[in-house]
Amino acid sequence: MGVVNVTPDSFSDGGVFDDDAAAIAHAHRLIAEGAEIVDVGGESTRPGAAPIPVEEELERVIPVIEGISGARISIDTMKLAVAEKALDAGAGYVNDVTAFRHDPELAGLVADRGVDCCLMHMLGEPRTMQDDPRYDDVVDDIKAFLEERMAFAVKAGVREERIQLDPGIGFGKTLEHNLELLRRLDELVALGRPIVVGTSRKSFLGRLTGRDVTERVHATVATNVIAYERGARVFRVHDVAATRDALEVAAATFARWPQTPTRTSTTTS
Ligand code: HH2
Repeated sequence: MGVVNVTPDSFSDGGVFDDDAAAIAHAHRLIAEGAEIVDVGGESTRPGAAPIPVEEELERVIPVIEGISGARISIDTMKLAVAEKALDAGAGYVNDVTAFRHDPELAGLVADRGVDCCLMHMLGEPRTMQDDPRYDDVVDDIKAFLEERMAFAVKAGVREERIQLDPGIGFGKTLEHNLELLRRLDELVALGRPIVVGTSRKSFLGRLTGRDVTERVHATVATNVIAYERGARVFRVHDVAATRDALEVAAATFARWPQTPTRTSTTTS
């Protein structure tokens, strides 16, 4: 999943693709590099970000969605009105970082249109989420949250096979929380739905490597290979070409050794 941010203020590429033509060209570049989904977002959810009005978000994302061809288009929004118009314009996947908590009716829209969705965990809201986040057990707490949100979506009519789940790396998590989530991702895979991970260029990678935001591609690739090995299957990234190559190698390796023991598996022979 390649990231197309049509915003002035996203944490790693804010302002770079905020005119329609540049964003569309960028989406097509990511598709040529191997993205199967492009995730178009018009509102930053970086720590500290303030919400923007519906009209502004629509003005940013709709012309871009209309201009993209050649891959599935995801709309990265928490707003019902934005998702509705994005689906009308050609999107076929709703990526909601609030997991239908901001606009619970969004679940009904996803159900009616029969599209896929990603339900993500976030502690609190972007404005405050990095202020001392705490969990009893970060993986158990997030697993319970995702289970509850999946049940909510199914009750609203979304078919279970349409749901993907995301632990929300960096959304109300310390460095240690993010690393523990990656290490124990197999416990979320046990929920039975595809796991999406979004580590791309995030600040915990800057803390580990000392690199600036645009220099975190190697660190991002490392996390995605780890996540693949732990069972994740959708990788939301800014740098598609590098990630795609790494995942081809990881996939070939593990597909040829399906019995490779993982941290929790047991061997019988
Ligand atoms: N991360 C961001 C935005 N949307 N969606 C999912 N499912 N998972 C994520 O980890 C995720 C997401 C934040 O990254 P980015 O879009 O690059 O930045 P910003 O929110 O500042 O636009």
